[in-house]
Formats: sequence, C-alpha cells, structure tokens
Amino acid sequence: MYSNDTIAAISTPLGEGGIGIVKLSGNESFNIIKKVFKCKESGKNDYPHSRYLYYGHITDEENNIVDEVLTSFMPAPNTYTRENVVEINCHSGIFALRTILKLVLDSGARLAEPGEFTKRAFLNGRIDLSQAEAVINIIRARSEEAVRTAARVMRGELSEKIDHIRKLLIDLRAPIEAMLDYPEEFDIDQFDENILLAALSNIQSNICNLLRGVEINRAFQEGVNIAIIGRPNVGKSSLLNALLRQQKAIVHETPGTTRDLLEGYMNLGGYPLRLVDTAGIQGTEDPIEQEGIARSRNAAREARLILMVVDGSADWSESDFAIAALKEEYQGLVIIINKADLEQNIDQNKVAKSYPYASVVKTSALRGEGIETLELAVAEQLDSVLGSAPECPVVVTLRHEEVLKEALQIIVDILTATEHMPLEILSTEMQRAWIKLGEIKGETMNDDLLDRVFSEFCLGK
Ligand SMILES: Nc1nc2c(ncn2[C@@H]2O[C@H](COP(=O)(O)OP(=O)(O)OP(=O)(O)O)[C@@H](O)[C@H]2O)c(=O)[nH]1
Ligand SMILES: [Mg+2]
Repeated sequence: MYSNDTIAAISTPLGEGGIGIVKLSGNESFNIIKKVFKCKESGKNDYPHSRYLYYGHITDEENNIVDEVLTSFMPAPNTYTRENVVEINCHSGIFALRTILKLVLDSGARLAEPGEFTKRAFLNGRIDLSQAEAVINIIRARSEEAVRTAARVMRGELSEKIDHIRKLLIDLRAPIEAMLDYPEEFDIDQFDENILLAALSNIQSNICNLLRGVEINRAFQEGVNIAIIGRPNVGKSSLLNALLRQQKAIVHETPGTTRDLLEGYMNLGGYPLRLVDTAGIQGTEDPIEQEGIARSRNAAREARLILMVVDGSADWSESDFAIAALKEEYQGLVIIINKADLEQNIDQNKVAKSYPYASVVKTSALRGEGIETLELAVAEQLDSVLGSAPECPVVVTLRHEEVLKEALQIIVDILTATEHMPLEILSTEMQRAWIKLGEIKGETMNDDLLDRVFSEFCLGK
C-alpha cells in the first residue's frame, strides 16, 4: 500500500504564468534534486538549509540551462508528507515545467499518482482521512462558505466530533463487556436499561447533528430550493422579480402566463437560494398547461421552503386549501397575501390561525411593498427547517454522509431492539457502529476505499 520511493509531480496548473512548481517527496528528494539543480550558493556548508530558498539553475544532461529557479528544501518530519520535500519554483510554461519534471524523473524520482502527496501525509499520520478530503474540498470550493467549511474540517473539527461519539460508544460498552467477562462480580438484573437508552439516544442525536451538516453543505453548494406556487394570476412571477430585483419573469394580466419553471438565485440569511417560479395551479383540460402544473407540483415537492401566493383581493378558494396542503413535513411554508394595494377579501389573522406553522405576510409586488418583511419571513422559516447558517456543523463529503447514515442505522436498530437484545449482541453492535465511524477518519478502512478517496485528487497534491 505504501512505498517510500521518491515521487515528483507538477503541483501548479499547466499553463502560462509567473511561477510553476515541481514538487518532490521522499528519502531521495535531496539527492535527486542536486543532480539537476546548480545552486549559486552551493559552496556554503549548510546547504541545503531547511526552509531557505536557493537561487540557481536547472540544467540538463549536457549542462544546458533549462530555467532559472528558486528551490526550497524541507527535511522530514515537519513537512506536508512527513518526508523530505523539495519544491522547485520555476517559470510556468508547459515546456519548462515538463522538461524539469522529466529531468527529475530521469534522475530517480517516480511520477506521483493523483493525490499521492496527501495520501502520504495521511499514511504517515500527519492528517486523518477527513482532513485529507478537506484538502480536495478546499481546492474545489466554489464559494467562500464552501472554503470556510472545508477549512474547519481540515483543522480537525469533524475528527473531534467523531472522536467524541466513538468515545461515548466505548464508555457505554466498557461496563457491558466487564459484566460479560466477570458475570460473578455483577448482578445483571441491576443493569439499568434506562441509562443505556438515554446514552444511545444521545449518540443518535450527535450523529443526526452531523448529518444536518450534509444538507447545509449541499445548500451552500447548490442553493436552497424554494418554490413559488399558487393559483394563476396571483402575482407569483411579480414576486420572483421583486425578490430578485430584476425583471426576470414575464408578468401579464392573462392567467397562465408562466408555463414552465423559471429559476433565479439570491442570498438571504447566510444561505444561497434557488427561487423557482412556477405555472399557476388550477384544473385545466389544456395538455400543455397540465404539463406545466405537473412541473409546479414537482418543484413544490423538491423545495425545502414553499412560498404560497394568494390574491388578497380575491377569496380564499378550495384550490388555495389544496395548494397549502402540498406542504410536507420537511418543508417550511410562507403564505404571501399579495395585491395588498387592492381592497382585501382575505384576513391575514385568520390565515395565520389556520396555518400556525406558516409565516403569513402581506405584499404588493406591484408597488414593491412588504418585500423586506417577506425576506425576514423566508429567513425565519429557513432557520427553522435548516438551522441558522453560522452555527452549521461540518460534514463535507458524500462518503461521510454514507458512513454516518450506516452508523446511525446501527444505533437506531439497537434502540428499537434493546429490550430483546442479549448483552453480547448489544456490545457487538455498538462495536460495529464504532468501527463504522472510524472510517471517517480512515482509522478503520480497507485499501480499496482508501484508493477510491485519493483517486479523486488532482495531480501534484
Ligand atoms: N394590483 C396588483 N396587481 C398585481 C400585484 N402583483 C401582480 N399583479 C398583477 O397581476 C397580474 C399577474 O401577475 P403575475 O406576476 O404574472 O402572476 P402569476 O401568478 O405569475 O401568474 P401566472 O404566471 O399566470 O400563473 C399582472 O397583471 C400583475 O401586474 C400586486 O401586488 N397588486
Ligand atoms: Mg407567472
């Protein structure tokens, strides 16, 4: 699995730029580099001095100068890989970088596999697997939030939480194991099931909290889905435009103007939002409209928050009851009584009483009134379905999510069957959960899984 030969790769993107870096790691790095690097200061005794930049030239077999470079020598163990590391800062042109890499490879280094530097950092115990994965997440991050969350994982925040849950499992298992090993010294009847159940529930909620981070991270990457739904002509598209501060959707007095889904993006309460305007929902024979309505319902299902719009100057109809009933348990609901500038037929208080879990606001999309109140209501609902953004926990990869869900399932199974479960099995199941959770940090993982994780890395990292 681990070979301690010396590896090399180009660590910067291939293309024209001021500086490119060729990096080496391994026992032989210093010797290999000395074959191709002619240092201007090589007369000095302390060459190579740790973490100094040495000015010189890379030369080929015939002693021709290939490039003028700065080279740094970083002796083990205080390096990224915990091995001897050398970095050659050269000019970033495809040919300069490739020629230098080739010279280094011809002098005894092997081309690094994608992610191999980070894999060595992991195998040499400098970072755990979740921290290694955070490195790739920082590289791939597409927003400030994504960088921030990945950096938290890189600093070890996820690892600490996993350690905590695994310790809870060990603390819980220890007395059970003692009881099983020395039954004569314990009275099994005195075993307090309630304490066990409470401790297991605590473990369960710890895992659930981490899983909440999965959704929040996804929200940061993709935007939280919000569907604007309602009967035709109530002002859905006008509200989309008002929220986006942009005339994105066509607004018209003809009912059925919007036929397809239309999306727009905005930020609110720390979350990026993906707002989806939909076709008005009503009974219709028109097949195109029917398809549009099917899409509206679909958008409503996929949303985390539903913005239901009604026309305040009209009556609350049967269709409005049916539309409000589309809200599922996992969704938030804001009911928007629009067209507040006209004479009103809908009483805001009555609506609020009928839908106590929803936020009810009044707007006039036409005049741009009530939009800030609407935004506050959206932020409030998001906080209640997703939790407030700044305190979000950290889980960054799909792999973590899979592991956490499997561990959670083991705990849930134990919780539902505790009464009938012999202590031996209880203890074995807890151990299984402990082993599963160890996969997050890479403490309990097979080589295949490890290869899968590192194969996602880019070359030179
Ligand atoms: N008086 C008044 N009219 C409004 C308001 N909001 C929208 N309208 C008008 O209502 C009509 C329909 O507006 P849209 O935003 O297209 O409504 P919609 O719900 O998207 O309609 P469909 O796409 O047909 O389902 C337009 O003539 C708008 O100008 C409002 O707050 N007050
Ligand atoms: Mg519309």
